[in-house]
Amino acid sequence: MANIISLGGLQVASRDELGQAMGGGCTASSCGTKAGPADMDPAIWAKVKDHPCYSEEAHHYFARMHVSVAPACNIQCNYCNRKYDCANESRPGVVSERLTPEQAARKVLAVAAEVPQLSVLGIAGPGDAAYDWKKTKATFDLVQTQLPDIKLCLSSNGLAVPDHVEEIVAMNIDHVTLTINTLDPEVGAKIYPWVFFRGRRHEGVEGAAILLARQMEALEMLVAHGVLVKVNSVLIPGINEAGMVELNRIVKAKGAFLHNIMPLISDPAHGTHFGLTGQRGPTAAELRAVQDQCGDGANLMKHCRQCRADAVGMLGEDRGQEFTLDKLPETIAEDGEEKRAAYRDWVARERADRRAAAEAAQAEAAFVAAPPLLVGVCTKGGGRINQHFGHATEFQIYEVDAVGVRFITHRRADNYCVGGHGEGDRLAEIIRTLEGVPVVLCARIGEAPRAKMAEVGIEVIDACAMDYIETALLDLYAERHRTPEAGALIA
Ligand code: CLF
Ligand code: SF4
Repeated sequence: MANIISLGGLQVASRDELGQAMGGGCTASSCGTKAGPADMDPAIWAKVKDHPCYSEEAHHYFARMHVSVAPACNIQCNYCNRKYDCANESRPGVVSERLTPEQAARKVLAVAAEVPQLSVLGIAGPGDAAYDWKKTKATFDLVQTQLPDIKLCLSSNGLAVPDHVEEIVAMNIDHVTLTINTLDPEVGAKIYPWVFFRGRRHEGVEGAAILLARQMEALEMLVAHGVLVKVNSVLIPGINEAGMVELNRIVKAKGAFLHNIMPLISDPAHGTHFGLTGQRGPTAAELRAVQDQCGDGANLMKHCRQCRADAVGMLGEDRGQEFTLDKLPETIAEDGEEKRAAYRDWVARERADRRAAAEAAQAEAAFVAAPPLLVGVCTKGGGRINQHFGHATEFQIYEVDAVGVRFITHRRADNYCVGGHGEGDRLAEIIRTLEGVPVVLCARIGEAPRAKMAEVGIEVIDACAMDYIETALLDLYAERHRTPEAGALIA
């Protein structure tokens, strides 16, 4: 009799079926290889391979969750309204359920039992997780005792971090995010009206200078202790974009693992200083231009989804409302650890298979001499093209050429398919979203929307349903540049 594994709503008869349930089957003979990317120290790869924010590849497989246990904050950011949660690591204007450490630990246990993809618990507020340290530490301690396989992730403005580095290291917190928006106190004064430090409030340039110095101290101390530091920077047009390339260079020189340049989200409805004074956020083109100028600096994170403060699930997915306190079960299933271990085994095999397939496709495409191609991909995870065009709420945008496949960004789009029927105005929104992207790969699309997309010059292809993303993109690129006669590649 088949051994049924139930994983977060998926009921499968074996671990191979688990692969199919996620959108494809692992059929590789190379399953089991756990080697990390060739350009990364294996010890670092071991820390990031399951972290959806620190590894772009991992975000196809693993989920994170946040708990809001730390309400106090020690600075004021002009893009934050204290009614909401810390905007340094969550979408502004979102309020989450405030939890005690005990309530938070119960919630994490419940989610971990239901969501086998869960690999990381982040604390990012609702104020500053390092300033409200007692509650942050109490929560992490409770979770670590009961769920030692879940990674702990801390996010802070950095001001209080130097006071807790030794505890952070002792608690095995391998991942810390510091939000650093500028190196220049004059610019900082335009972002931070005040800073509360050592029992006193410091305003303007004086306060910003204290904050910036502590942020650098925190970065250096954490790196010296082997903690992986991600730097978040909020890109604010007209205020800090001129210094962003230099900031990227400096944080790399100081050992930051990743730099996440996020667009300011500014809306008067959020009641923030920037929202109320008309400060705009950057356009997608402005953000990309700054990212492109950072070519030689710290590695850039481009798959950030600016999560909800109570985010649960894969990046881009929002399951927070399924796990509010009132919905948590009385008793928590005891086989969560087993399910997570089974899931990780499957991911390891799937990754090995995916890499081998991509390498073979790359060998074909390497001979093509043609401009890069931008392609939108519909995926619901697992690194495969496994989502119906009409169910896509976002498109992942990749660039492919003879050198390989690069993730560029994601673009959000409204779901045009409601009750099984496409709605014209939503399709129009998708067309706007996909501006400049000539090809989309999806698991399936109806003939009517396919024809409408073709009318505006966007080809939607569902012939590579369930294929790995990289393989499909490289095959597509190579196919487009074959000579019709001999099938040889045009080089
Ligand atoms: Fe949370 Fe942040 Fe840890 Fe990730 S989020 S505390 S590093 S587990 Fe990730 Fe969300 Fe972007 Fe943050 S997608 S907002 S970068
Ligand atoms: Fe708001 Fe976070 Fe800034 Fe504090 S650090 S003011 S909570 S955005």
